[in-house]
Amino acid sequence: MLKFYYAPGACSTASHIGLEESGAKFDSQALSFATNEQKSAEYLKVNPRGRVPALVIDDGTIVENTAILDYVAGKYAPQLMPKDLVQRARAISLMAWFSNNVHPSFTHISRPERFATDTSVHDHLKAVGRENFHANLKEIDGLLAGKQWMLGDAFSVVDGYALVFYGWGKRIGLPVAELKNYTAWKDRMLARPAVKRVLEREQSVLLAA
Ligand SMILES: N[C@@H](CCC(=O)N[C@@H](CS)C(=O)NCC(=O)O)C(=O)O
Repeated sequence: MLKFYYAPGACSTASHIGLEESGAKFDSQALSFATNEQKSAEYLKVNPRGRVPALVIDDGTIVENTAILDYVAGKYAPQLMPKDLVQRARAISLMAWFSNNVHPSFTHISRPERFATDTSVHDHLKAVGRENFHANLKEIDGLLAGKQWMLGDAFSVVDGYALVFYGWGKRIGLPVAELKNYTAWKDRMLARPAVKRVLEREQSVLLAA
């Protein structure tokens, strides 16, 4: 049996949606960031980096959304990743950009202490992070122009990942409704039963009015 570790509303929602969409059976455990459960001795045995998501399989543990999503699709739901090698490379390229650029721009807002020990620059880091994060959301909006899903006509694990950032934008009060393509796509996402189940389990801000 798979065991999935996540924190409600964190980037782990990407893998959570991938797992739920795949139809694979999995046990899940929610960790609370408020009580620093991701740093507990018990969880550090699962992921010594103290981060979510983590997926425990028979052969050990997989961390990083991109790796978990590629594994889950390959093992349980091949339709969730493109078969064509070029298209597959594009899917991985997008997820790598989410992980290397979009996510860290938000981390500058939520955890500026990770980037500078001088507290006097934290407000500046947060402001720059907010601008960069907003620019990234606008880029995702542009990528969705004329498309049903992130990769075109077919829903894929990349879509669950992209939903994380729309929710974070909403959470920090960015004008996400102005992003017409991203918002219409978000509504299509919310109409998917598996996505809805995950968002309800996580009590997501995306379900609030
Ligand atoms: N690139 C990693 C990022 C993992 C990550 O930073 N997760 C955050 C949640 S969004 C976390 O666990 N933060 C807890 C902490 O920093 O203490 C991935 O995609 O899995």
